[in-house]
Amino acid sequence: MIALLILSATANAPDLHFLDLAARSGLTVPNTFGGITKKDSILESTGTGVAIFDFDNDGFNDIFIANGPPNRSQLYRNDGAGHFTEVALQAGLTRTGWAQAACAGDIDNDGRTDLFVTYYGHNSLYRNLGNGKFEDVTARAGLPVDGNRWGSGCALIDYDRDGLLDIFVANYVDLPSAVPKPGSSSNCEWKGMPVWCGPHGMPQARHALYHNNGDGTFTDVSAKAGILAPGGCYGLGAVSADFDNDGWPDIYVACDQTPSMLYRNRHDGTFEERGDAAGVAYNADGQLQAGMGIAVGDYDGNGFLDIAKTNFSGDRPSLYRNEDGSFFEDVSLPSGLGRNQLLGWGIAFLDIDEDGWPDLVLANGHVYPEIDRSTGKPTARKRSSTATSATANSPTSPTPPALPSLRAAPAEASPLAISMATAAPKL
Ligand SMILES: [Ca+2]
Ligand SMILES: [Ca+2]
Ligand SMILES: [Ca+2]
Ligand SMILES: [Ca+2]
Repeated sequence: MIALLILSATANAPDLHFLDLAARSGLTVPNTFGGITKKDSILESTGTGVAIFDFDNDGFNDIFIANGPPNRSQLYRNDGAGHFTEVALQAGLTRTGWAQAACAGDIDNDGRTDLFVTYYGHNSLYRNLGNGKFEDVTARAGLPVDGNRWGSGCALIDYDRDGLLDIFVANYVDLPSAVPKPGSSSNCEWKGMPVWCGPHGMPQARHALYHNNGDGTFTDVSAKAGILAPGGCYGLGAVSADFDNDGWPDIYVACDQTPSMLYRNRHDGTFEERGDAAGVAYNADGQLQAGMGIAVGDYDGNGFLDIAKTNFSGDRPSLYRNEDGSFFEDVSLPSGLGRNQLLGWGIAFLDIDEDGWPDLVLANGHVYPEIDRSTGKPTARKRSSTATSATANSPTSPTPPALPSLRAAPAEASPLAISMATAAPKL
């Protein structure tokens, strides 16, 4: 069901070939998340974020994959010779449950990369002990260890620039204790078939920001920092990047069928939500989209980081060109992203042909297994108000992007954190 689509930044697609080495490399644990042919709850519809980082400091990046029932999350250790071994249990990553996103970063500045995993219920912070093991320090850190919040995306961000990584969490829906049955209302049908209910009809979740106190504990500063001020959304992917080049990291949240959010860092420990004002809350026609994953990169070389976002089937992926740090233009159509309107999850800027221009890689799939029994063309979800006609929605100024003056910087050597359907920005 998952397809890989590769879009070239140039008019003439280069001759590229990829070999699937997953099985040969030892990446063999199935990635099922809930039901395979049928899903009864929206809880089964997300999940399986990935973090690629060097957990044992041997110089080779390892792979963490968040997972849920019937599986558990996996940690694949890279032996440096092309083979991975699954070591999650030995490494102390034993928690089961509905794991969603993963963010890797050195929370305590001890030189060892720690791991934060979002879950339905409560999230987990794992401190890297340096002996091949992690310790779950969620409770000791003062982070919630109960409740039923649905952590979806995450971003490690030093928002106050005190040298300590803080934690931002995007939340999806406040899931009712009794989830309605598939087909029980119009929110639980798709193409005439009963499917899991939501997110429409369920309360939108609000996001969270935890300040790193530097003594191993964190403080929930969501209200004080202005994260709660704009209210909630159906948040999925989250990414931190400096979109206005003022040296302070901002936060973008892809929201599902609700306006996506851009939190601008105000340098005083607070944020201002200006997704609508900046032009990254809706598509070019002012319509809501089902935002899922986010990629950040300066695709046109103008010195400002741009945003790409995956959306639902029957809609196009988004490409927001950062004009001046304060306003973005939706150039999805003139950039050619309207050609394939599949349901996208993960997305990343990646210079696959090494010509200096960041290309886009999108991982597509679906949320309803029932699509495998559907004969029709996938369409946008009910009430999602997504664009369906490329010709009717052409932006008025399809200006080609400016040529870059320099080759793209080489890929950064620091740990790469890919939260749920979210690629780390190339800064
Ligand atoms: Ca390693
Ligand atoms: Ca550490
Ligand atoms: Ca900080
Ligand atoms: Ca740019």
